[in-house]
Amino acid sequence: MNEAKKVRITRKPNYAAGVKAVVIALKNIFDRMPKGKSIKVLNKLNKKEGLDCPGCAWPDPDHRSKLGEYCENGVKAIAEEAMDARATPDFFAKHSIAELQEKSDYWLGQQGRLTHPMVVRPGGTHYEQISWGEANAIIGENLNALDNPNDAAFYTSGRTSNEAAFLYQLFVRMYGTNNLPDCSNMCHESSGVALSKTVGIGKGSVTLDDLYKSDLILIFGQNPATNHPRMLSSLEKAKANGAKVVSINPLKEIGLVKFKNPQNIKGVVGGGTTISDLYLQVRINEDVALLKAVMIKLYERAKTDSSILDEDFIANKTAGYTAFKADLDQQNLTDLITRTGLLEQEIDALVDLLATRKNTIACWGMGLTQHVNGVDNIQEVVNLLLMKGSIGKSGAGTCPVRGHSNVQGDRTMGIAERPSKALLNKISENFGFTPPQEDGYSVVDVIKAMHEDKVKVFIGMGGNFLSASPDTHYTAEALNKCNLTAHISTKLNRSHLTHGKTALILPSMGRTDKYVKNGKSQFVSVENSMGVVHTTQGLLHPPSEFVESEPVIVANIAKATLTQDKVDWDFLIEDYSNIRDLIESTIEGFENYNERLKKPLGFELPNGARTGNFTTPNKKANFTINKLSENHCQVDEYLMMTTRSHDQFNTTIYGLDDRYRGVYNGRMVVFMNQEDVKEKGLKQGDLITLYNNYDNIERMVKDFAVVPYDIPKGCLATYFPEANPLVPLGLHAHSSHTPASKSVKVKIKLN
Ligand SMILES: Nc1nc2c(c(=O)[nH]1)N[C@H]1C(S)=C(S)[C@@H](COP(=O)(O)OP(=O)(O)OC[C@H]3O[C@@H](n4cnc5c(=O)[nH]c(N)nc54)[C@H](O)[C@@H]3O)O[C@H]1N2
Ligand SMILES: Nc1nc2c(c(=O)[nH]1)N[C@H]1C(S)=C(S)[C@@H](COP(=O)(O)OP(=O)(O)OC[C@H]3O[C@@H](n4cnc5c(=O)[nH]c(N)nc54)[C@H](O)[C@@H]3O)O[C@H]1N2
Ligand code: SF4
Ligand SMILES: [Mo]
Repeated sequence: MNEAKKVRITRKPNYAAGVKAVVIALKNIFDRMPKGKSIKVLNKLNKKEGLDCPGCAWPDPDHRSKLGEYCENGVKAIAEEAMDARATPDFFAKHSIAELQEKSDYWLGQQGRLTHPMVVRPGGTHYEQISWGEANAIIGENLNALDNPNDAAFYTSGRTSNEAAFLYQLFVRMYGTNNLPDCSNMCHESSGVALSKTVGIGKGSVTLDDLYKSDLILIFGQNPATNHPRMLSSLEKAKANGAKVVSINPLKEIGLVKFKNPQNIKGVVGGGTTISDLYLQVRINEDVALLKAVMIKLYERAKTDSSILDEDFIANKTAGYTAFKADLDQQNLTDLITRTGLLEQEIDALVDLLATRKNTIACWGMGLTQHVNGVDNIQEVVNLLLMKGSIGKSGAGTCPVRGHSNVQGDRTMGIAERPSKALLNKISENFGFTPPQEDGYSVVDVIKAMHEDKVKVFIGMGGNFLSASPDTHYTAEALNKCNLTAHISTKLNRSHLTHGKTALILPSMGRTDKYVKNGKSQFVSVENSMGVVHTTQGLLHPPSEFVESEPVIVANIAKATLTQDKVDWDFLIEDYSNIRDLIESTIEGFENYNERLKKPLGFELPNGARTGNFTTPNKKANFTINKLSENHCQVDEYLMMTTRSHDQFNTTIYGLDDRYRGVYNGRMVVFMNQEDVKEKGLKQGDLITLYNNYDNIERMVKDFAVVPYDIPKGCLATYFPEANPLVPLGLHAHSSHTPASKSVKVKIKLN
C-alpha cells in the first residue's frame, strides 16, 4: 500500500510529556537494547561527570533530580546510538547500494551501528570492507591530487566533541582551505550573524538562572516539547517564580500549551502546568511585521508612561536609535497587523505584557532563522529587547536555542568557513604556518561548487549532508560528481548511498562509547546552548574493534595527507588532555582548560552581551532597520514550512508517529488550514502533489496525505527531510545563507 495511505490521523492530545512519555521512552530503549545495558546508560545520563545527552543542546540544571535528568527524546537518541543491531560487512554484501537507496530512512537507521571501514570503488555496486590504512591512503591520495586545496570541502555536524572539532579544523587549515561548511549553516547561522552585528557575540546571552529570574519569556518559532523537552521543566520553574510566557508560532504546538512534568507529582496525577499565557498564531514569516506592530504600540504607550522603555539604557548602551525610530514611524500599523493574520486584540495582549513587565527574554528556534529574512527576524527581536533594556542584566536577554548537542562548541573550536582574523592569527602564531585567509564555502556554496565541478572531494564529520541539505535532487547530482565522498559516521544514512566515484564510510564512536587509550579512559568536552563547557564520558563497549574515536580518525587522516607536518598527531591522541592544552593556547576563554573541566558542572565561557559589555566595533548594542518579509503568494500558492516530527532527530527517524500533532504511522503528510482544505475540495487523508517553479525549475513531491490542522490560512507544514526536494538551493537568508526551508512557496494538486 502507498505509504501515505497508511497514515492515521487522530485528535491531538491536550498536553505534552506526562507518564506516557516515560513509558514510550522506556519501550523505545528496551526494544533496542538489553535492559541491563539500558539502565547502565540511563544511570549516567546528564549526571555531573557522566554522559552528556547526544540529543539537543539544552543545558543541564545545576541541581539535578535523583530521578534522572533526561527526557523522552534524550532516551530515544541514546537508544538510536547504542542499539544492539549492527550494519556489518555481511550486511553490505547482501544489499547493493541501489537496493539500499529504495529503503526508508527509518529502515536504514534500524540496521544498526556501522562496524568496519567500507569502500565503493569506481563502478562498484556494493560497499566492501577495507582496512583503515587503505582508507586513509585513499583520502590522502585524493586530497593531494587536487590542483588547489579549495577543491576539497570538510563538512561537520554538531555532535562532534570540542577535541575532535579542534583537530579537524587544524588539519583542514594545514591542508590549506577554510572550506568548513557545517550544520550551523542550515540552523542558527542567521542568529550568529544577527547577534554578532547587534550585540557583538554570535551566541545567546542568558543562563538557566536568568530564565528563572525573568518576568516575561517570548518563544518564537520553536517546538520545545519535541526538540528541547527539558526546556519545558525550565519554563515551569520560571512560571512558578512569576514569569509569563508568550508563544509566537503559526502552529499550536501542544507542549507550549500544557506540560505535565513526569518528575513531579502535579505532572503525574495533577492537571499539569499551563505554559503559554498568550499564544499568537502568526502567519509564516510575518514575525517582523508583528514585532514592528508591537514596537509601534509600545512607543504609543510610552508617551504617557516613561517606565515602559529603558531610556537610560538606550542612551548609554546603544547606537542607531534615532534612525531606527524614524523608520518605525514610517510604517503603516494597519498593514502590519493585516500581514500577521492576528487580531489587533491579540497583539495588544502582548503589548500589555511588555509594557507591564521588565526583564524580558526572547527564545527562538528554526521558525525565525530559516527564512530569506532570517537575519532580519533576529535583529528585530534584538531591537525589541534593546528598547526594554533587556540585555546584559540578570533575568533578561537573548536565547537562541541551539540544536545539536555540541554545535555551539564546534563553532567555538573554529569550525567556520568564515573564521575570525583573531583565530587565524593565533593558529599562525602557535603552529608556525599561515592558514588560508580567504572565506571558504558554506553549505549552500559547497553544493553549487560540487555541481560546477569545482569541489571534487567531500569529507563529512558526522551528519547526513544529502538529506539535511535543500534541493535534494540537485545536491545528489553534486555529490555524484565528486571524485571522493567520505563520511565519518555512527549509522548508515542516505549520504552514504548517493556518493562520489569512490566512497568511504569510516565508522566512528559516538557519545555512549567508551574510549580507552593506554589503559586510561578518555573523556571529551562539549559546550551547551548557554556557553557552559563540561565533560562527557562514554561507558559502553564500541560496536566493534574497528570503530575508532573521532580525534583518532582525524589524526590518522591528517598523517596520511600532510607531508610537512608541524603537529605531532600521535602525541595528541595519546591523551586527549594534550589536545585540550592546544585548545587552551589557541582559543579565547579556555585558560586552565584541563583544570577547570574538573569542576563537576564545568565552566562558563566569556560573554560580553551577558554582562552588558558589548564587543561590537563601536562597543554599543546596535539598533538595526529591517525590511518586511517578501511573501507575495499567487492566489493558488501557499507558504510552506518544513518542520520536525516528535519521532525524529533531524534526518534520523526514530519512528513514524508525531503523537503531539495526532499523526501516526507515516511522515508523508501536509498540515493544512481547515478552510483551505474545504475551499480546495479536499478532505482528510487525500493524497496530493506539492510543486513549485523557482528559477523555472519544476520541483515536486508526491503522495502527501492532507491533515486538516490549526494553522493560519495560506500556510502549510510538512516534515523535513521528506519535503527538502521542494526547497530551492538559491532560496536562502541573505548574509547568513541559511536555506529558507520554513517559507517555501508551493502549489498543490490532487494526485
Ligand atoms: N527530538 C529532536 N530534538 C531536536 C532535533 C530533532 O530533530 N529532534 N533537532 C535539533 C536541531 S539540529 C535543532 S536546530 C533544533 C530545532 O528545534 P526547533 O527550532 O523547535 O525546530 P523545528 O521543528 O524545525 O520547528 C520550529 C518551530 O518553528 C515554527 N515556525 C515555522 N515557521 C515559523 C515562522 O515563520 N514564525 C514563527 N514564529 N514560527 C515558525 C514551527 O511551527 C515550529 O514549531 O532541535 C534540536 N533538537
Ligand atoms: N527542510 C529542512 N532542512 C533542514 C532543517 C529543517 O528544519 N528543514 N534543519 C536543518 C538543521 S537545523 C540542521 S542542524 C541540519 C542537520 O544536518 P546534519 O547534522 O547533517 O544531520 P543529522 O541528521 O543530525 O545527522 C545524522 C547522522 O550523523 C551521524 N552521527 C550521529 N552521531 C554521530 C557522532 O557522534 N559522530 C559521528 N561521526 N557521526 C554521528 C549518523 O551517521 C547519522 O546518520 O539539517 C538542516 N536541514
Ligand atoms: S532536553 Fe535535550 S539534552 Fe536534555 S535530555 Fe532531552 S534531548 Fe537530551
Ligand atoms: Mo540544527
